[in-house]
Amino acid sequence: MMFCYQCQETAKNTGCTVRGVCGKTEDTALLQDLLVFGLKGLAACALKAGKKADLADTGRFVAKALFATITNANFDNDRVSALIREALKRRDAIKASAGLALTSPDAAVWSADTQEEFMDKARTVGILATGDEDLRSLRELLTYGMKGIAAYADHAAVLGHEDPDIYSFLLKGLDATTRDMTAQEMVDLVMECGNTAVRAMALLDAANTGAYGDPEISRVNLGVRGNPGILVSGHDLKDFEEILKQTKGTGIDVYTHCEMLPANYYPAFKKYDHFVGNYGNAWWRQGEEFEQFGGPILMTTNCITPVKDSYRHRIFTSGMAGYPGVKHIPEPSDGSPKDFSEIIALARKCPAPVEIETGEIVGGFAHAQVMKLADKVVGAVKSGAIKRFVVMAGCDGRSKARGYFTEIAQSLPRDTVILTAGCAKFRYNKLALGDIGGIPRVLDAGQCNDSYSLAVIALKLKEVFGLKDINKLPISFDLGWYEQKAVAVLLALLALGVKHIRLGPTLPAFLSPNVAKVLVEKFDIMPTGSVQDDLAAIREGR
Ligand code: FSO
Ligand code: SF4
Repeated sequence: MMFCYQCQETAKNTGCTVRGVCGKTEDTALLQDLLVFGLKGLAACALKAGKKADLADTGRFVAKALFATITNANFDNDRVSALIREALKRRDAIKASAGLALTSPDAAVWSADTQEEFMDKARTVGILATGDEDLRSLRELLTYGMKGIAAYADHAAVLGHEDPDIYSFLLKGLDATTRDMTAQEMVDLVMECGNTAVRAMALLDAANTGAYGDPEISRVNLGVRGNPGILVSGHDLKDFEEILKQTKGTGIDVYTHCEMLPANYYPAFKKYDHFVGNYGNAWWRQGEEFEQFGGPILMTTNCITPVKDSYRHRIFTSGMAGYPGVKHIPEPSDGSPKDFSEIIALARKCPAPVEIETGEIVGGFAHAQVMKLADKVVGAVKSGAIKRFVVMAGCDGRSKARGYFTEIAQSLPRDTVILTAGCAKFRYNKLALGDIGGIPRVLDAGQCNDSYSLAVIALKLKEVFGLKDINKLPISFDLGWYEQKAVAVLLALLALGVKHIRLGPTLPAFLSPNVAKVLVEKFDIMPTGSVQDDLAAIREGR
């Protein structure tokens, strides 16, 4: 039986046991468990070998492999199995070169050759293999935080930015989950995970802005043009750049979807006049939107949802994303750019996209752009024109309860500014919420990793107002979460000292009552409540 409770949509807010609500089959879930187990063994060996192992190279692989186990990233059993084999191969190579004779932990000594042996082992190493509920909760909280860090580290690595300390932490954290540690030791590691998440987001911020410039205020077209188009989703800006380059002058237009929307804010991409704008909404609506788009779609990362027959022949994956029966565009081993010619050839044969929306939205409020407006923003706070900021970053999802975020956005007093990042924004970024003296009431910093920008902005405000404590700022946190990158973002905010975060639409199922209690006592984390109660609390400064 599978057991997975890593995301917000887990069955009955307890755990998926038959098939994932996300569409993950039992086989895939078991193989992903085995991959994480294999990575723990690899980490344990690499740390034991110390200088005799190439920790950076190991860390780079571990980041990629962990990324593949994030919700809605990779449903392809063959690719997950290949990663398991590579983890074992790497582990054995380290053992041999360092002359290690390991008898424990189990993850470091296990081996198997066949797929059946894989499945047999997988049934014994999942989440429930940790009997103690609190230890299991802390191990999984740490693991999910590391999965989020791994995704961000991988994106940064693709752009040539790496931080050995991040890789070291991934190895340390994985190794720690193989040993009996005290609750306090685990809590300390979870906090270290939060600090590392800050580093990973800062690294990715430097990678993205270094390559593509600082995001700037931008009006993003929501309509379509009459040419055939390619729709790019996920988070990988390098793939997006490559698609733009390879389609230049072909008469094919390019559109962003979901978390690729912030590509519209980068100066380096604006110079392409065949980059038309954004098509559609958050990831969970892709079934209908990909059908309507009519042309090829590239999923560069999560979130890919079960692929419908109607567009199966025109959807592609790249990077760590994967789906059985869907063509994957590989990364050439010689470092040359990915070859998207098959997608481009298909686009030529497809009709122009069907228009599903018109108009424009405004975004591009990452830290550098907000700093340029700092005088205006600080002036508005001092004059009382802006009374409060509400950080509503994170993820969107299928749950009807997420209508809460739309209602909150609509009902907040008109002297409130919403700071957002991640796909959570699609619950309110197309509402006419107006502006305050020219400052839009929804400031979108970018992708979920650009929550880093929101933290930089908060720290800057703290400095400007001469405050010692970030929690004394007129900022409330009302976050929506879905998958493990949001766990990393949450841990990052906690590590930065942010308290009183509201988290919804439900608290994570992987928090045991005792672990949840620690988070409540230490950080005053609370679940989102009714719209009325939460609005009243936000108005009162909580
Ligand atoms: Fe959304 Fe999916 Fe970016 Fe997540 S697209 S849910 S937080 O992957 O990573 O925000
Ligand atoms: Fe269930 Fe979420 Fe795990 Fe998918 S990722 S199996 S929906 S808990």
